[in-house]
Amino acid sequence: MLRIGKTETALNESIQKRGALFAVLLDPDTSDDLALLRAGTLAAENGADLLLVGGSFMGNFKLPSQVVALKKEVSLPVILFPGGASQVVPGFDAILFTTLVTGRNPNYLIDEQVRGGVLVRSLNMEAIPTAYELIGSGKRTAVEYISGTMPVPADKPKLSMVHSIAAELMGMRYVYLEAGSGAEIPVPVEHIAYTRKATQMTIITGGGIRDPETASMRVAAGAEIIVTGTLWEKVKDPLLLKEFAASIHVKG
Ligand code: 1GP
Repeated sequence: MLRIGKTETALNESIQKRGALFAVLLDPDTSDDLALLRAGTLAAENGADLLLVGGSFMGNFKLPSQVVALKKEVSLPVILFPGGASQVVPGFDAILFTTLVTGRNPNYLIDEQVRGGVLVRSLNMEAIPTAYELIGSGKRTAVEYISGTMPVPADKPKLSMVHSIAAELMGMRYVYLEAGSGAEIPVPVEHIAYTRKATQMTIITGGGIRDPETASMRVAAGAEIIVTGTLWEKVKDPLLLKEFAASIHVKG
């Protein structure tokens, strides 16, 4: 049995205290040495509760040192959210150890996990066992294309629920309901509500969330961690970050 580690405990305690958490996703695939530091610091100073780092591709060999630099500046958990085993590198507080449970592609059900798991253990990195569920969101997303899996249809929330039940029974503690980066339509609230009713897993959701109201509706449906990424690539607005945080922190 995988014990609950320090970072997961801290996240769970913050959720109890604030109702839900605001996560900002940072793209690791950058040639600008200071990009991660700048984006992470801006988010941390304006209400984010945790930073996720990940994407479909990563060709940045300097990421470990950039993460060390970021961790010196911010006190938030910095968590790896990898697109595959090759992205497992040192420096993070923990990894979302994901399984793409809505897919039927063995690469993302077991193969990447076997390759990545050895690295996680050898780095002595904390892992948060996480079910990853891809939900249909209008146009095709990079995750759908890269993983070669079909998303759950947006109008079939019971289908994501049955995957969540299976994931909980398999021992996963977090579930990430994903519309895909830059999605046209975020994960519909019904998907969140069904998983909330059927399981006790911590629900993360993201993909296509561009305004605080969309975020707070998902918190009301039962999500505990709201992820935004693409929005901040263009918008560097401290006020908007604060508005997001306020709409997500329902317990103040
Ligand atoms: C992608 O859910 C995240 O994994 C964030 O999506 O980039 O659309 O905010 P966006």
